[in-house]
Amino acid sequence: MPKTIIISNRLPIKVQRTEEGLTYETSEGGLATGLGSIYKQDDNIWIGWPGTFFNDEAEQQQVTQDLAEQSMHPVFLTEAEIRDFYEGFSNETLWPTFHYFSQYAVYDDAFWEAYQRVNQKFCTAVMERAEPGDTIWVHDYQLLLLPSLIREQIQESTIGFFQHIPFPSFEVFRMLPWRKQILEGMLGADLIGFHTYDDVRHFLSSVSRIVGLSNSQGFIDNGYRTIMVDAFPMGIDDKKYSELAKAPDTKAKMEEYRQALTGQKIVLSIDRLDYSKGIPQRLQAFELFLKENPEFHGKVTLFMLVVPSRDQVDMYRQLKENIDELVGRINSSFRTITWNPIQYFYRSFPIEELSALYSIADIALVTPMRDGMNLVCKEFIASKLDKTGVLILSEMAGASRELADAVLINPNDLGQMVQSLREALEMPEEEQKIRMKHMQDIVQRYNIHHWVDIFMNRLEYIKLKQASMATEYLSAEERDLLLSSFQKAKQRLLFLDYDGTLTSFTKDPKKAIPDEELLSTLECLAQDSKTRVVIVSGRDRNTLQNWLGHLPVDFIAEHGVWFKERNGEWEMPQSLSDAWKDEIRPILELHVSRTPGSFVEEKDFSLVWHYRKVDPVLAALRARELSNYLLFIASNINLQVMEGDKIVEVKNSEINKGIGSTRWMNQHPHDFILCIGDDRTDEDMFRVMPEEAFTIKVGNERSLARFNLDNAKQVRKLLKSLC
Ligand code: GDG
Repeated sequence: MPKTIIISNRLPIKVQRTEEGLTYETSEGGLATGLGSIYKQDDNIWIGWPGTFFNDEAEQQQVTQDLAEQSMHPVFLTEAEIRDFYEGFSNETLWPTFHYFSQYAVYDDAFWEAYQRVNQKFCTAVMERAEPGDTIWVHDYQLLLLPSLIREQIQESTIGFFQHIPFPSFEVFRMLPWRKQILEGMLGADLIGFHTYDDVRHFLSSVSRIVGLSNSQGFIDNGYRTIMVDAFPMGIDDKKYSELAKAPDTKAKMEEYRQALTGQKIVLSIDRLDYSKGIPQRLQAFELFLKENPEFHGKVTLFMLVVPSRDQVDMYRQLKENIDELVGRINSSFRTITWNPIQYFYRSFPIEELSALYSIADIALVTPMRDGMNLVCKEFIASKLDKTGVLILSEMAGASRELADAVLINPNDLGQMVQSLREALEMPEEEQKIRMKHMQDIVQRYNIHHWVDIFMNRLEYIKLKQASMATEYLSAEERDLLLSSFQKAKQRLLFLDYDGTLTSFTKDPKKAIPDEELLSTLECLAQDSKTRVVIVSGRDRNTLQNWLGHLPVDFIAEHGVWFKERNGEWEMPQSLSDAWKDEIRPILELHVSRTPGSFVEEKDFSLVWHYRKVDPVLAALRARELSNYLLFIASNINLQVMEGDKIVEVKNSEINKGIGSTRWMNQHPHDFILCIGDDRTDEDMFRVMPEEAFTIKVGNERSLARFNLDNAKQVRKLLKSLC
């Protein structure tokens, strides 16, 4: 039975060596709770580092066995690996870059090497367990290369990836020397999730500019698969926090705190020690608040909890010293015998105490410089049983996109933070309750279980979508059938598109001149009296005449404006007007003036705006703008507007390759048809082909064709085999 495999850098467990042997303490973190409903069921497992070094093989075996009972599978990492892969590349390269602190980023090849090796090590661990059909969910920035590594091993696997920290703007991301490899690693997934839509936007723009893959509303087509990118704002286990707030242990703690802080409004701040959290800025704002508002002296306490983290690293040690110094300065400047403005703790608290603090706090001051989501503010909301309390929240935290009823601030604006503190302290209870109710509704509805369900639901959806879009690859068996039908047939029709089908795309369309190999293949096919080769192209007739006119082939040029039978003359059977060009040409020319790198191609009955050399993001924007505008005009003057591969084309509405090829089928009796094309205009041909025709789409996008081939090289190979 297919299973689900969760993979994260750390397993949701703490393993310790004690005198009695190994002890295991499971994590109560939000992610572990949410995914608990998955990994503990059936044969599902969670793969990750157990958090302790085990170099002894017997001990490793023991841990592996013990963890298996809890549906976990350990990846053992060495001290050097943790130093270079985890503390190094993950935390000193990716973490600062992704949080917009590029000035702190270390670019070290040894870290990158270790990162690749450890991602490979995780992949090996996955391969020991994974089978085709399994669903694999990879978590976070330590494992960005893993989706592709797994995909290389099991092509058809279902892979989801979620990133818990922000994805930065392209301008910041591009600074990483290994940016392309990182994106390609992530693109191994079928579904890529972030907390916010902004992260999605930034990721898509980096993929477009660095990898060269565009997207349509969050769907990226990489030629083999459609990958979905979307926002999944993570929630918390809200019930756990509301239940905790009612528990006797919590109540006792609340009482203790209340007595110690009688008459005080409590402002709560909880973070791990990190420069992304904006702790010094918060302290400066509080200091300024005290300076400017002496009437609050003795009436407000900032209860500040900083959870120790990475304090062996220089940067973090300096940050810690800076915080210690600021707290010392503020307390010594403002304190009285009975009042200490800041209660500062540098340690972690048991969850019951945390719950008591959330419950008694009047204000939660959550002001990171950057945060993927920030769960602390959601835990504060879920703990507020009487619905009083105010959340001051940085707009740089992912959570700010959902919690519009918080008092939102920019953490660089000290004045605004001071103002918001005053506003929060003076906010009428009635307003507090209205805002808190709105925020609780959100935290309850979009909780951690909802997050897991919706992510899994979308992962299933994208696999179904991929399956529905897949055209069957022309297998060896089908190829044999095609060959034998071809050989048996007496009157064959071969409809062949030119660009992208017989030749690969070039940056300059004028350079797609047929080479010797192509000319001889076409000639060989067309010389057979039983075979009629029809080149069906969007190109103008002069170009086709120059390039292929000496061969005994037929032509349908300009998508069906001009026809030519072998050895015949060019003819235009329909009376078409090109008067509309005078109206449309200036619009396209204006677009060229505004868009460096683009140009207009003029054919007898169509105008084409080409943008293959334009900056891809600008090009996508301009192409959409142009098509929308043209569509508006076109409906009045009987034109059609088509968006093709790096082009927008306007032409008379009565022309298309389907109508052109139908004419051939009507005029030439046939008992075999092969029809090959690569772009949207070829779909018009596929649509009119009889069911038994061999229709082939070049590339892997959705198509009406029965089969597909990867590229022009494979098309040529197939055609040669027919000679
Ligand atoms: C990432 C992203 C994103 C804190 N102090 C104590 C304690 N905590 C708990 C809190 C909360 C958790 O730690 C911190 O959650 P955050 O969301 O703030 O950040 P991270 O988990 O470090 O990191 C972040 C998150 O992933 C989820 O995607 O929101 O943006 O950086 O649950 O309650 N818990 C206990 N004692 C403490 O002293 N027991």
